[in-house]
Amino acid sequence: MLSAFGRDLQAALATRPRSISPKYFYDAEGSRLFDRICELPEYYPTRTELGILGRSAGEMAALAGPGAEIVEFGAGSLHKVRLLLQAFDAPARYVPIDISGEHLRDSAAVLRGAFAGLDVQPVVADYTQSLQLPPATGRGRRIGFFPGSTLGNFTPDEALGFLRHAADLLRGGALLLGADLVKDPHVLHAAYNDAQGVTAAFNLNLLARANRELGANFALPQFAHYAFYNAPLQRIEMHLLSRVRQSVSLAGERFAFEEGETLHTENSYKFTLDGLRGLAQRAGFRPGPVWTDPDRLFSVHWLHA
Ligand code: AVJ
Repeated sequence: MLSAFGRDLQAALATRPRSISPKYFYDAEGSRLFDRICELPEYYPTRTELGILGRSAGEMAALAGPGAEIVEFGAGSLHKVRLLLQAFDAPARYVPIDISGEHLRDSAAVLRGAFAGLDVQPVVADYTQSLQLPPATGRGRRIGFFPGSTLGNFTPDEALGFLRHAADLLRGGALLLGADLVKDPHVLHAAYNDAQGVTAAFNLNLLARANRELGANFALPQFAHYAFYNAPLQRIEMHLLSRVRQSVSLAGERFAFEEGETLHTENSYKFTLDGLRGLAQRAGFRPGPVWTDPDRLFSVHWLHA
């Protein structure tokens, strides 16, 4: 019996061109590697977004008003939501939504300890699917929080679908959305091709994970991390590229790779301010204030739902 990862990988290997969802990067080892990516000198998004939130949380708090409820899509960024909870006027409730129950329990416990009187109500769900929230508190607005430019992992169609769903859930409130910006391709390239090779290890961990969990036999040295900026499509693409002609077995099946053939593992779309606002508008939001850093690397958007 194969897991969802096993089934999706098998389907990916049987299709051309080959591609798999980036959600499978994040086993324990992948999550650890991602945390290291966020500390890299070349990977500017995390520290830039934290800077923006730190500088502007007061303005965001004023827009949210007293007694707000923060609904976070994903529970991966305790550090970021803390900046909001500290600045907001008596936040009533925090609702992290995540597929990983374990991750949720941990972050819920940390925040309950840190913010006395905060009602923390985790929801175990896949936020890319339709979901239900607990009834509104009646004390303040419902503010969605989707940091990290995770929206960039979606195709434009998926992003529109997600934003439509979020607008429905947040009606009368707002969405605070982090979006990485289109910029000098060399800066983008370096962020996904760091000198220490942590991003390469993060990408290759997908194959290591398949060996660990699915008994596959990927020879890691025979695959290369390959990441580049696709300017016309405004996205970083990450691939695992076969250095040689080889075959791999997974669940009793053999899959051939030609030399240079790739498994596409991630898209990370970049946005212009107007592009993002237009997308949000089509999804049923009314775009509000936008905050950026002095170098215009990253943006945080207030979108009225
Ligand atoms: C977590 C999806 C925002 O796209 O920059 C980092 C993941 N991939 N380095 C991103 C990632 C390679 C990250 N997101």
